[in-house]
Amino acid sequence: MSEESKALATPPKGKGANEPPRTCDPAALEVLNRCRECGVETAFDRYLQQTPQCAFGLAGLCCRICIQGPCRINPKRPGEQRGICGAADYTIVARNIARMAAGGTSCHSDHGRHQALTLKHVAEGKIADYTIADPAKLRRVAKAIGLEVEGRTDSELAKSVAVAALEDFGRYTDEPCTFLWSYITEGRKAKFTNTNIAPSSIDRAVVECMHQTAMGMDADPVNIIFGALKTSLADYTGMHLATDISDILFGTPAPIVSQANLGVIDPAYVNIACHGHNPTLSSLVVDAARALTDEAKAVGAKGVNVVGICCTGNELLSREGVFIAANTASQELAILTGALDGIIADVQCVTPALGPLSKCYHTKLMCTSPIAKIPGSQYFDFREDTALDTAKAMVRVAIAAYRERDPAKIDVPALKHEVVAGFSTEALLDILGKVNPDNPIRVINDAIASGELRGVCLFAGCNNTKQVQDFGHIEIVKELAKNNVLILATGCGAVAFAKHGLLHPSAVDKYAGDGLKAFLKRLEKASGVKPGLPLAFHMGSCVDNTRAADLLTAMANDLGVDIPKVPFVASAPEAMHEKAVSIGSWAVAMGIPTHVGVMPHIEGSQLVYGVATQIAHDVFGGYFILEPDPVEGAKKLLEALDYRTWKLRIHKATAEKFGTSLAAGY
Ligand code: NFS
Ligand code: SF4
Repeated sequence: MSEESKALATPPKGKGANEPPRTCDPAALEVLNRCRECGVETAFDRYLQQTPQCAFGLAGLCCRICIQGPCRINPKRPGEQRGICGAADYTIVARNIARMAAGGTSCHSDHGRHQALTLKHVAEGKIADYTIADPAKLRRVAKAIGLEVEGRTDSELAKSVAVAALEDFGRYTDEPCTFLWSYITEGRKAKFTNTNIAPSSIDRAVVECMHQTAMGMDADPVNIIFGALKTSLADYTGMHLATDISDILFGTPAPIVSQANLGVIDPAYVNIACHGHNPTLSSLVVDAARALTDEAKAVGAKGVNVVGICCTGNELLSREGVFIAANTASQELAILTGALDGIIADVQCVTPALGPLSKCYHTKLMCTSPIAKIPGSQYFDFREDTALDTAKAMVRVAIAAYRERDPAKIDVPALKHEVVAGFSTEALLDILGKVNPDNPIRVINDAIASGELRGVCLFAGCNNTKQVQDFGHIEIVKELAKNNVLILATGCGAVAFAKHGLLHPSAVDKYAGDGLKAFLKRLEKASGVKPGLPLAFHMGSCVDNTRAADLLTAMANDLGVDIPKVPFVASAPEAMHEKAVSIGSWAVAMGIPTHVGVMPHIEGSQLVYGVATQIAHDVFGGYFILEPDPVEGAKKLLEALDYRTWKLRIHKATAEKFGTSLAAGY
């Protein structure tokens, strides 16, 4: 670790002038330093106000599931105390974490349901503002889920795909969810069947998890955790169908150049941030902004500059090259630049703080979801059938706000980086196919077999104010890149990389080890992607994590093994949201060693902790690596990769020597 890194490695604890920096993003730091002078409060300050955080809660030992509670168990004396109903530490911890997984599943899948309904309405000709942007993807998805494709029109197919997706929400029979079963390895299907965690429908899995964890229900922690895993596979289902349908409606991402960090907010333009997660709305805001350029010019601006925050930002970045301003921890800072005229929010990760904060500035906060209204915002009832008109109305609010700017408050950090994003699974396979047209995925497997790559790591997850913003992401990725690990990224992790210049070819020269560099340069040369391939492949928003899972499944199938044998790990250095819990849980069930850099609330039960970090390994092949120290985290991820690579090479060599297929039992 460099000296600079060491100074940043301490998470913020105290207050005042000597307080260590709470972010390692220079643009964020600049704005934070300024707002410290003018007394504006942000999440970074409120985190400090919340410390020390409740030890019962941190350990997962506070139960509020029934109104006899809250019941708390002393983390120092677990086993000695029980809740009023007799719930032991392990029951309370398991129930709490299972309910978080159900919460995360609800977010992703409700987003997916929205996409599915939109697709159905498009197919039925009920809405005019959307089309099928990617008919080829529609056909690929239809085929993948087992639909007859020949001789059917796009509309017919779109309707069938939408209905199949909607059936995954409410099936009343017991067969597993289509958008899960169609994409995973045979080995995982057998595993999920044998462990009885294959969900038959998303809504049912969430309802069942809430039922299972109610007062006077399941007290067996292992059974509760299996229930949580079942729910997390429903999460996988909802995520997969959300990504599939987004691609059908808005296009499958392909390499695209853009820019990232607060410096993309340009005071010469009317600046609008699209914030949240759902591309249904934001894609039309981009259209509306283009259409209203003249109105923006009429108020003295050069035009309308749409930028992204959080995963809506990732969706727009991946498909349209829209600049991305912030990941979740710096969402407030976008307002503090004084040059943001409107925030158009849809769902998830839009913090309530934006309401009062926007009132201190001229920024207009606009909410659009009937289930996500923030006091201090203006509400627009966003419906697909009047989508473009509503988007235009909101853009006009921002154009009007431009005139209310306070010049004294405008101070945008001059910091941004060029990024190369847009690496959907299809885009990556296309690039790999330029090297090996017959078997694109083998390019990665061969590079691992030859020792050029040590494996693959997917970076996902949020910012969490418990850690220095972006620090864990950046430190770990540098360490893994140096050690020749191929890097994939989604969500706020991908934005962290974007903001720090790591999604750019220049970062390859700076940070990649010789093997990774040779690998990326070979792909770059064959594919001709301009201005070159980045150090990490931005695969989209958080809901798009199944893109990486599809790549992993392809690697496993090509190797002829199941996922627990593939050198592929995941890392969420700053997991924060319930969605991170559900994603992490399915990643483990899929067989992926999954690093989390912020302690989830499970330390109150040794049993649950042991299940997450060890027993899971025995049953599913995946397990959690819970490690807040980025240097240690990187080490453990490399060890997990090396173990798998080593075994794979030995078994491959043996199989080749004796002319057998890869031994299945290792
Ligand atoms: Ni994922 Fe994206 Fe970010 Fe975390 Fe929130 S924006 S969906 S949950 S905070 S990565
Ligand atoms: Fe307390 Fe049991 Fe009620 Fe939880 S469910 S609040 S442990 S009585």
